[in-house]
Amino acid sequence: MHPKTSRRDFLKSSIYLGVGLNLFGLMPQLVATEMAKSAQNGTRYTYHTCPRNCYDFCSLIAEHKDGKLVRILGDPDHPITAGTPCVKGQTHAKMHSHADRVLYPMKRVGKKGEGKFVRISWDEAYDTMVAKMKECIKEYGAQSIMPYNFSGTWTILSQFGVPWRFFNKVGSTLLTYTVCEAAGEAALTYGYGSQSGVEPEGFAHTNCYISWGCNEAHTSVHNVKFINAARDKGAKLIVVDPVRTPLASQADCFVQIAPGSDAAFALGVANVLIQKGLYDKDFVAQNAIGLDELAKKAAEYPLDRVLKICKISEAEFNQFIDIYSKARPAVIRVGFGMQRRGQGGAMVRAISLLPALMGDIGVKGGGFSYINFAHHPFNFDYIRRNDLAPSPAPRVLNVNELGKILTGNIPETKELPIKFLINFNGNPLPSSPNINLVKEGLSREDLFTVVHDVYMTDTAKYADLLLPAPHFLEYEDVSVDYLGYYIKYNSKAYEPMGESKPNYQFFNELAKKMGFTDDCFDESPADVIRNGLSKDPKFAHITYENLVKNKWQKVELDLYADHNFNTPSGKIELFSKKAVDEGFHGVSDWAPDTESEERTPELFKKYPLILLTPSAAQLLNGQWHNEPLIAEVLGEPYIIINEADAKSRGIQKGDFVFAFNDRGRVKLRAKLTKGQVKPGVAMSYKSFWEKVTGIGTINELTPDTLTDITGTSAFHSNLIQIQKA
Ligand SMILES: Nc1nc2c(c(=O)[nH]1)N[C@H]1C(S)=C(S)[C@@H](COP(=O)(O)OP(=O)(O)OC[C@H]3O[C@@H](n4cnc5c(=O)[nH]c(N)nc54)[C@H](O)[C@@H]3O)O[C@H]1N2
Ligand SMILES: Nc1nc2c(c(=O)[nH]1)N[C@H]1C(S)=C(S)[C@@H](COP(=O)(O)OP(=O)(O)OC[C@H]3O[C@@H](n4cnc5c(=O)[nH]c(N)nc54)[C@H](O)[C@@H]3O)O[C@H]1N2
Ligand SMILES: [Mo]
Repeated sequence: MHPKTSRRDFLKSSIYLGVGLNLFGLMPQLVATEMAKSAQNGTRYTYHTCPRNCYDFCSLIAEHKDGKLVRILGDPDHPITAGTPCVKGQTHAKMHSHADRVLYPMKRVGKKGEGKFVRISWDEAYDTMVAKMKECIKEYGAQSIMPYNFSGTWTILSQFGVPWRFFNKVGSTLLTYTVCEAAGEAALTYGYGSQSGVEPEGFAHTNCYISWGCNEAHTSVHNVKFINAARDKGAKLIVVDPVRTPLASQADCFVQIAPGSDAAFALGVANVLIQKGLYDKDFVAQNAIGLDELAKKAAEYPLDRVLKICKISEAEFNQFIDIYSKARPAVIRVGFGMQRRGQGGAMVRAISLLPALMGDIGVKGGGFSYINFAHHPFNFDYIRRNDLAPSPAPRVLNVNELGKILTGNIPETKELPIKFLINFNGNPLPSSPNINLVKEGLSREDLFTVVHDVYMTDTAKYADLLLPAPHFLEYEDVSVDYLGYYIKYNSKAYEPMGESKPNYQFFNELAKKMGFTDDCFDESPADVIRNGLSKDPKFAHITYENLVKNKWQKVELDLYADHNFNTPSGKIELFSKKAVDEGFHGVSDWAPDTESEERTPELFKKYPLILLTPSAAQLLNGQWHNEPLIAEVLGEPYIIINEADAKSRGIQKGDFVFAFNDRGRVKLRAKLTKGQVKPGVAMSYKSFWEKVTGIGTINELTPDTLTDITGTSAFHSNLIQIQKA
């Protein structure tokens, strides 16, 4: 930053840059100085944790003057946030007092989707819900009731705890938590007995950072400074992605791989490392089982086959081998985004074999990073009160099939339809796959939909009852981050605005109105946290009081350093019998994607472009799109295509195009590129709101098919065609 740039200018410019800047070292000082100055004139500061479902879970400081929120800063003391929130975090002050906030309970007066409501009281809202639910239970059984939730507030009280006490007690249908990263978690667990990997502080000690299907500059901006710290010491940077991401532009080696081909690439790499004896023989002999099976599978991926499947050059492949085989330790950061495709589980399994082969596991600065969970100090059975659920357990449907569920397009709901839906922490209309089907479901006159949200969202327009949720500055809660190993506290700075109620208050009150008398519905937020903490001695310092006092607590884990793995053999399993028993390949394998030239040739003839829909830097899924400053920077929705694909379709720079397939059609501006994507691949950011753009949204096109392992979403296994509008 130029020394003369004021902080205000800086905030503005960093918003326009759209990425968090690497100001490690500089920013904390600046914030601390400003805080000290302001405190003298009566300014008040409160400490918070951004609870959105994002890798970084920033530690934030809210600055208040004369009882009013002035601005949001990053906490200079937190080792990962280190003084800078992301571009979105900087606008939390705007989001707090946003004109779009739902402030009172409302009931629908117009048609579903029209967004016409009148104000009612909470009493009327509760009475209506209770009467409807009781009617549903009497006529169809409790499984005609269902929640939908995901990324809104990723916290213990509001997301993982109290709401489930309610749904368990009701005995409603439940949904899987497989929108996002579950296939990769299962894949890593087969090999390592855990999904947890290196903490970001460890990246700074690596000699080679591999960003594999992860766009850190958009989705985990604080990660970037640790990459830079390693690079300052001479570490190499490799990026494996079909899209030239911001990091790819700076990489020592960029493998611009064909979408869905990663398992073939990783097995091809393993083949060379084994054939040429470049792997760590001692480490593997002592700590892993299944080398023979891996070698046999990898031998099916000789160079020419890999180059053909991955559509890369020999030079790209050799450069990867050259850097990776020499730089020890190396760390592979596996993105969630990449595994959201038909073969997502197999892809992550194949990639995860490489750090074991190279002896990088349990070494400082080496291994893999995906999602960290080993530091989770909460007893889920307690915070969810799973003991309240009826026996036999109610059905669990796949969240990615929301459209099919609501329209009776799966056998379970054909037989017993969903009649009552409670949406909280979720906005499926821009964010679910195949949303035209979701819309059809939400339009059903015989479906009663409750939406509890902070803002008037696209989904809210389909509510029969719309209920106000507060901004996170208005309630206390605890987050467990999954990039690092932190447990983080969020304090309450203001009373809930209007008549909004935090998720936990809403569900506790609803439970009582339903006549549930279990003590847990009276437990205070502090007590849920106190009583929900695990008694394991490694979490002894994680107490409610310590969290309030210290803002966060870290769990120090030297993961895998003892070379003990929680697998059936106690070793790293390059071959997993458990995987075979559960119906998967013992090592991993490549197979053509669920929508692809090889697997669905007829579909490919009609729709020859693979559409990727990853994260925009300025949004969190769809969240923030209703903030004008953010929407202005994002601009109108666009699709990036290669110049060659544009030329063959007569599309010029800036033309409007229709992107379409059998699921829907969306009008977008075409952006042409020479190399950001290769021919045959298109890219458009996920979850823009129809309400903001005035046109459709990209999830009209995305499929509700599922990944190989765990039935996670397969958003990116998506064939489309485009034509000039
Ligand atoms: N095309 C495409 N689509 C995708 C993906 C993709 O890669 N491509 N990725 C998917 C992924 S990874 C995810 S995680 C999902 C996310 O799917 P969703 O969670 O459905 O999407 P969000 O847009 O994050 O919406 C969260 C909503 O919760 C609300 N909210 C925030 N705080 C609270 C609160 O305290 N209480 C209540 N009641 N509500 C609150 C927000 O205002 C917002 O409307 O999207 C998926 N969608
Ligand atoms: N700014 C911002 N931050 C976010 C979010 C957001 O929407 N915006 N969402 C949050 C959430 S809920 C999540 S789950 C995470 C997601 O975080 P990431 O995993 O980083 O995000 P994505 O943007 O979904 O996808 C990452 C990359 O996967 C690539 N990819 C797609 N298919 C393939 C493939 O077949 N092979 C390879 N090698 N790469 C592929 C895409 O091109 C993209 O560059 O980010 C979180 N943080
Ligand atoms: Mo996600």
